[in-house]
Amino acid sequence: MRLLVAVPALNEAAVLGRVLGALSVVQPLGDVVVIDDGSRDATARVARAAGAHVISHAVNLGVGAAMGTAFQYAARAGYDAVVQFDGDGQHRAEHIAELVAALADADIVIGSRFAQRSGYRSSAARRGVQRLIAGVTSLYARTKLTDATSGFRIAGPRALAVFAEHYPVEWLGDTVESIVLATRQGLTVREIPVAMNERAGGAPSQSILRATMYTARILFILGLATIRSVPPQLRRLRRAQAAQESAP
Ligand SMILES: Nc1nc2c(ncn2[C@@H]2O[C@H](COP(=O)(O)OP(=O)(O)OP(=O)(O)O)[C@@H](O)[C@H]2O)c(=O)[nH]1
Ligand SMILES: [Mg+2]
Repeated sequence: MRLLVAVPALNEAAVLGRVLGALSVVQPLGDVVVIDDGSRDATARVARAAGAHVISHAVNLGVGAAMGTAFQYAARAGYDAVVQFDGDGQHRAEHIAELVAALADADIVIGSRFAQRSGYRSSAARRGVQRLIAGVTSLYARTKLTDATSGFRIAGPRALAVFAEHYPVEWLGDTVESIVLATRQGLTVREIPVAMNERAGGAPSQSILRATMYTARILFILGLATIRSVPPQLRRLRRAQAAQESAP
């Protein structure tokens, strides 16, 4: 299976070199794409120097748009699966093999900080918020998800085809909306437990006010995602995938 690791990155020059170094132990950097999303620092230069492929957006479009770019790149370059991997050092490369293995019985596998064994700590407010979002998203996905907003995940061939056609771009909503979209396309989602690191640098974004705004926003986007009409290219793709599966 040809695997692409996609690293959305905004102003991560300070830590990205180290992150890519650790990633290179399990994934050749020639099969890593860093989506530099209008960074104002040396993110692109650092990524290129490390040996990763770099695509730069001229302006900041957000993580969802960055992943949309990554999926289009993956589809054109003939990859079979895409792992989303943070550029700030929070995700651990050693779990990538477990995500790949779990693709055997799902189209999308999410690395959950809360499923078990994770030493990841966050504020009580943030945990409560994550739990609420995960609960609602689980209903849509028809499976138990404990960490729907985790950005550590893998999309297999069918999901890659869907996301290369269309990926949610709303700020902060791409993680949950992509799950709803995938489910509506007939794809399956599951999670596996992963350990996660603290941010290696930069500022975390935790406060009660932010958590509340974040929750309201995500729940709103979840609502939107269920009533939004499916883009025509996805309807065509779904028919094509169904026809392929029912072919002898
Ligand atoms: N392409 C792109 N990447 C972004 C953007 N914002 C954040 N990122 C990257 O996405 C990854 C996750 O972003 P974080 O801000 O760390 O989000 P988080 O891990 O949910 O939150 P923290 O707990 O604050 O670390 C990092 O690699 C960031 O550099 C953006 O607007 N565009
Ligand atoms: Mg982070």
